[in-house]
Amino acid sequence: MATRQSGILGELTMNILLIAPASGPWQRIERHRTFNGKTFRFSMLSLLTVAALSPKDAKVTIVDEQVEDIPDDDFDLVGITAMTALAPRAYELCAHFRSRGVPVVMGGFHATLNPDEALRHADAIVTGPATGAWERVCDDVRHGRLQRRYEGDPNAPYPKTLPRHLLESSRYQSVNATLATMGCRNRCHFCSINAFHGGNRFTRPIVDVVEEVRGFSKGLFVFVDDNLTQDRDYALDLFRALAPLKRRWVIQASIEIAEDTELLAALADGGCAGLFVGLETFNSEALSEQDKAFNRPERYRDAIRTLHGHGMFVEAGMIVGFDADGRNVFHDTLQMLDWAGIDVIQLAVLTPLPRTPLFESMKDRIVDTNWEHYDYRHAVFTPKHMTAGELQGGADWLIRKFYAPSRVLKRLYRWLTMPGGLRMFVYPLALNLAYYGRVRRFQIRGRDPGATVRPGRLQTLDLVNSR
Ligand code: B12
Ligand code: SF4
Repeated sequence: MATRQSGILGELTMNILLIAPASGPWQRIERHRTFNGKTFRFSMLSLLTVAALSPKDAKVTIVDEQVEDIPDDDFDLVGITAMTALAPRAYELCAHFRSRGVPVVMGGFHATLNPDEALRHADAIVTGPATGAWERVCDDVRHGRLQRRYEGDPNAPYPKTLPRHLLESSRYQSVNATLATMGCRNRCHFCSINAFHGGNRFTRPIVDVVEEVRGFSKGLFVFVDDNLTQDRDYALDLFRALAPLKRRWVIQASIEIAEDTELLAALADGGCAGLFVGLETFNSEALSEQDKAFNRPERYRDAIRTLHGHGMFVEAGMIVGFDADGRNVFHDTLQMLDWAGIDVIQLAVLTPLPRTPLFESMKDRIVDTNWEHYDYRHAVFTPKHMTAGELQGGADWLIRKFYAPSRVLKRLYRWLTMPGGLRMFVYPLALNLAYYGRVRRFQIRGRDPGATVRPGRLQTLDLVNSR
């Protein structure tokens, strides 16, 4: 193997390349520089963690294909991370490096949930977390005995510090991301988290999280945890420990938090500027269908008001295309989003990701098996009450309407007139502008398939009428 001699003692060193692939319009998206001449990205925790576990004497290069080209140097080992939507591009990169005799190891969501498929392309895979596995991979490569499969150890400690300097780039403006917990005990049918973590939860020592955050440069940072508040006592302690740092941060949490006065106060005092909440839909039948009936659409509006009252913006994850959704879902959802006062949305077309209960229940209806289209932007199955084309067109229409300049302005005006809103205005402003820019850049248009069949609305509109 190609490890090289270095230093006066002639010890072995390794030259490791870690890649976050990008495909389609996302590749080299840096030509659309957005901030201070740089591309705005979260720090890539997946590859930073792998880098942290690499041998101390290794030279590690991290490449994010959204902003950089793949280098052509002489590497001893290539590691590639891939979500499902990026698997095809990851496989191209596997072929590229293997044809040059460089061992390639894949890890992350897709390799973990589709190990046999990934093994047809990579020399080896790591399933689950990198901790407890990547160290062995490096050692085995060094000694020319790379195995096919490695399983990470979820109980192995998460690195206390990450080599964040590896992300420094003239093209890359990194928004610090970190995590305190991993996994979620819920089993919403469309979500990959449970399949990946096997329903287990992992929490980091709070002191490690606080210490890491203390080292972040000023400015907003992000917790990427799937459901940070699921362990209530842990979350309370964490928020209280963060308060003295006087930093601003955002989290992903369940909307139920708005009804927990004590936790909410700790969240606000701790510095939370906003939340990403998986509301998913205003259609309670769809929520029951997906085992997410703990979300209560009739309470969304009050919950959002409460969160706003605590000075936090709300970004909602919304999904269209459930079996309980009719053609009116796009129009109805738009109305309900206005009604509930949501600041920002991330809209997804329902996507049957591998190994989720949704995928199992939909196998017969999948019409597109190109993983690249499993990016929440494409309709890859035949919905129950519309065609795949209508679902696609309706989703595009909804996102364009939600980010239409008149709606964006109305939402921003609301922040300006809210008590204390001026202080927070910058966050909803930045997010709305970013999504508006994306709608324009990708020329998202679409058409509301329900426009001609307005009678027979979903039950959701009853919520508006009942107020
Ligand atoms: C942050 C994030 C993003 C960021 C990525 C930013 C970045 N620069 O990293 C952004 C916002 C860009 C993003 C986009 C998308 N995301 Co996303 N994202 C996440 C999120 C919330 C956190 C990822 C993270 O940092 N985790 C923390 C690290 C430490 O854990 P990890 O990634 O699992 O990595 C560990 C192991 O997997 C393993 N590992 C990972 N890679 C590798 C590689 C090697 C070589 C090895 C050895 C090990 C290894 O070791 C790591 C350390 O233990 C996850 C959910 C989650 N909690 O993981 C969703 C998640 C990964 N995203 C998902 C999806 C679907 C998407 C999108 C396709 C759609 C969308 N949500 O808009 C787009 C893709 C856009 C595109 N075409 O590129 C899904 C993936 C499901 C799947 N089966 O593929 C997830 C799981 C969300 C979910 N609930 O379903 N995402
Ligand atoms: S959607 Fe959210 S609550 Fe449901 S399983 Fe996934 S992470 Fe947990």
